[in-house]
Amino acid sequence: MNTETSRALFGRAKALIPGGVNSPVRACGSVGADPLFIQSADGCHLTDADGNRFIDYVGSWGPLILGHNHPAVLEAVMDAARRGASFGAPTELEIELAELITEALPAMEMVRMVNSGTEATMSALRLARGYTGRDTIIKFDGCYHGHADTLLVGAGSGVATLNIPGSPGVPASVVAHTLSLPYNDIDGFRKVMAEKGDSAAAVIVEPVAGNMGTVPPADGFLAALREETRRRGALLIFDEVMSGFRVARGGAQILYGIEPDLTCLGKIIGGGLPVGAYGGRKEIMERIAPQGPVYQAGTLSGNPLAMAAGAATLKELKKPGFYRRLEGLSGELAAGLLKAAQDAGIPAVGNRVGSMLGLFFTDRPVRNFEDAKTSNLDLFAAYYKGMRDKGIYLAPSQFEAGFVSAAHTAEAIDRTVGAAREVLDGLRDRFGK
Ligand code: KE4
Repeated sequence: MNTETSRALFGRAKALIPGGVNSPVRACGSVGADPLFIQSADGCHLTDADGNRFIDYVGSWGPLILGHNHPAVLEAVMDAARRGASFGAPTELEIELAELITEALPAMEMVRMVNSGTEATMSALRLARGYTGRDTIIKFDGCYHGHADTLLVGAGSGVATLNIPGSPGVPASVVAHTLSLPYNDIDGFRKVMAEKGDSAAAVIVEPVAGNMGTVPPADGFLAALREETRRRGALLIFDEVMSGFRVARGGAQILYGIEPDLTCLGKIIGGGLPVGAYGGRKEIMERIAPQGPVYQAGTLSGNPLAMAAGAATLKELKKPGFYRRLEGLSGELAAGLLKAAQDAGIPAVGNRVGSMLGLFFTDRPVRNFEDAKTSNLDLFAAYYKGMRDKGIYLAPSQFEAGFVSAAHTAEAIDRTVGAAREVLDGLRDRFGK
């Protein structure tokens, strides 16, 4: 495959932008590949700077559940752009998106728009600390909630990982109140809550984890979080930046019937433009400035173009049968990929919730970050590169989720499974059992 234009662009980018990218995972470092520079996209396809065409399962890391360039989204953005890109003043579009979100997520009685998932989680945690007057935050290993300092703790193994900064530049004092526990470990969580729950401001969780690869919640896990936080007076925060409007209309809280105190959203609610949001019960959200004392602000929060893209997207999701069709396509893909690995004698397990899925090259069930880390990363890298050479664009990391969009067709799924069969069969000698 000719990728010389991407290579040249990557060289230019690296001279001016750290790692040549504006977000680390795009550099494809963990799979030993160079990034492709994308020229355009439509439906379920991407076209790179050399004119190579791919079936896209990254979907901009989740936002593009409708596929690229959906006519309704494009028209809404163009219409908004003609009227002005940004005013720094309230617009009706913000109310429209707020209504679409809160109608689908009744636990969000009020919502504040921000510009990214990081801003959403960072603000929700400040609000939880302001509302409860407590400092301790509990998160889970392998869950990623954006790059706010207080959440960048090293994901430890075993019992609670206490306040280990996960990046240079994060002072130990800033993560001194952040605990990270094993995901899906109900007993371990209950033990920590018995000890520290009374000083906990919040427990934040990806109700369907997507940042260690796709890992669903174990039976009873979310209910245990809900029960213990209620008992101890801590807030339960669902980080649905990825799962929101992905795993169901609304999100995991609708799918599993667990009502959090606060919800963080992003990705899909912006339809590909920069939007994050956080929201919850009125009596909590009323503490947010200017109504209350907890400060949070943003020049481009509620940007009209982003609101238009998000509203157009959420309206499409309301159409009858939308999720049912996505479920069928995603199930086909997941089953086909797993069978391709099995037929090639390659150990693999598949996890899927709705149109969010992942294939782990390991021989054990993947229920937490430790399990996910038993995957064969060399095999994943070879699989990634083999699939890309065959025109299939996967997330360049074993610890990311894949996404099916409404623009994917049965033919695209068949092509993808066929490519996987060829690639994995070619890896049998090197990695097969
Ligand atoms: P952003 O700040 O990147 O908009 O959102 C942070 C975030 C928060 N919560 C969850 C559950 C998330 O998945 C994310 C961001 N997801 C990553 C993909 N794993 C974004 C891709 C990237 O970092 O470039």
